[in-house]
This record gives sequence, structure tokens and C-alpha cells, in this order.
Amino acid sequence: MIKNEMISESSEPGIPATTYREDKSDYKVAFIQDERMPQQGIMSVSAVLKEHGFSTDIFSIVLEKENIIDNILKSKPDLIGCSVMTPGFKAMMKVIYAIKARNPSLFIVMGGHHPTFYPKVIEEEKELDAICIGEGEYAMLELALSLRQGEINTNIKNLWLRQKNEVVKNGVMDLISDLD
Ligand code: B12
Repeated sequence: MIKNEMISESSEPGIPATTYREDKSDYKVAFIQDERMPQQGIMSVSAVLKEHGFSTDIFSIVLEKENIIDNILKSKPDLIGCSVMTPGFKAMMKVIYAIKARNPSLFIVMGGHHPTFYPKVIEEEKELDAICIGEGEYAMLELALSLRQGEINTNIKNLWLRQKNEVVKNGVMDLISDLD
């Protein structure tokens, strides 16, 4: 996991220090990326979530290799967001299949350029619960807020969401005008 300031030393046996949190009451979002350095897109989405009281972790397929599934699941995320460019899609799907095999109810949303250019991916990959088309900051926030309340808001712009055997396809929201 790429460390952030929310993480502290573990006092629990069997749980690596880097995946332990002091506050266990909060809602956790785990991001997965296929790159060494934190991706700007993830950092931007993560920053908005943190502003609204969510805690976030970033896991890297490149850095964590075969430990990535254990590391993610040990951090006990409530929601998973992965960021995917087309060349990294297959590697990301392997991780998603493995996570869903161990925790089928964990909600997984895929964002980034691949689903933006090819949103049909949610119709082909049944393990994806939602995809984000374009900017993810407020789509992800609305999704996390609704899931934290124990429901799924299926009307969030920029998101296509799986609902039983159907995919709900929402339109796109206006672009964020002030990027500072
Ligand atoms: C900077 C950049 C890089 C940097 C990334 C640095 C970093 N650590 O952030 C570096 C140099 C590492 C890089 C590498 C590559 N890149 Co590049 N890169 C870009 C570039 C120029 C800007 C991306 C960016 O940071 N945008 C700013 C952020 C804030 O926006 P964003 O990434 O779009 O993220 C937003 C949304 O996509 C969404 N989102 C993103 N992730 C998630 C996740 C969730 C859960 C949600 C809900 C939403 C969400 O919300 C974000 C905020 O609004 C784009 C071109 C472009 N104009 O977009 C190409 C681009 C993304 N890269 C591309 C490619 C192909 C690559 C490489 C595969 C090239 C290669 N052959 O090696 C590698 C892949 C690296 C890897 N292992 O993943 C393609 C992707 C095409 C595709 N179909 O996927 C692009 C579009 C360039 C192009 N026109 O071909 N890249």
C-alpha cells in the first residue's frame, strides 16, 4: 500500500502495520492502480473523499505484486475504486476476480481512461458493479455517500451501475470548472 497520513502502527497480531487504522468506525475506500507512483486521477478523487470524512488507501499492483489481494482485504475496505488505462486492464481484472472470489459483496467501481473510452466493459465484466465515465471526484463522492448509508443511488451522473441483470446508464455531469 502507498502510505498516507491516516495509517499508524499496528498493535494487532497478524495485521501488517501499514494496513492498520486507529479509527475503525469510518468508511474506507481502497483505490487500486497499476502504476508505481500515485496516479493524479486517484489522488484527485481521493482528496474529495477525504474532505468529506472518508478514509482512503492506495494499493499498487506493481509494488505489491502477489500480496496485493491480501493487503487490500486486510485493510477491510467498504468500497473499492480502481483506475485503469487500457494496457493495464487485464492485470486489473485479475485482481478484481480474486477480490470478488473472496468477498463477492464488496462493491467495485472502475474509473479512468479505459472505462471512459470503452464503457461497454461493464456489460462484459460481471464482477464490475459500476464504471465511471470521465471525471470521478463527485461521482465517487455521491456513490460513497449513498453506500455508507446502506443504499445504492443509481442516478449518479458519470456512473453506469449494475442492477441485477441490467446496467443503469446515467448521463455525464458538467465538467468541474474550477480546477484549483
Ligand atoms: C500523466 C499521464 C501519465 C503519467 C501518469 C503519472 C501519474 N502518476 O499520475 C505516466 C507517464 C506514468 C503515464 C503512463 C502511461 N500512460 Co498516460 N497519460 C497521462 C496523461 C497525459 C494525463 C493523465 C492525468 O493525470 N490526468 C489528470 C487526472 C486528474 O485525470 P484522469 O487521470 O483522467 O482521472 C480522472 C478520471 O479519469 C477519473 N478517474 C481516474 N481514475 C479513477 C478511479 C475511480 C475509482 C473513479 C471513480 C474515477 C477515476 O477521475 C479522475 C479525476 O476526475 C493522459 C492524457 C490525458 N490528457 O488524459 C495519458 C494517458 C492516460 N496515458 C495513456 C497511456 C496509454 C499510458 C501508458 C500505458 C503508456 C505506456 N505505453 O507505457 C502508461 C501506463 C502506466 C501504467 N502502468 O498505468 C493513455 C491511455 C489510453 C487508454 N485507452 O487507456 C492516455 C489517455 C494518453 C493517450 N491519449 O493515449 N501516463
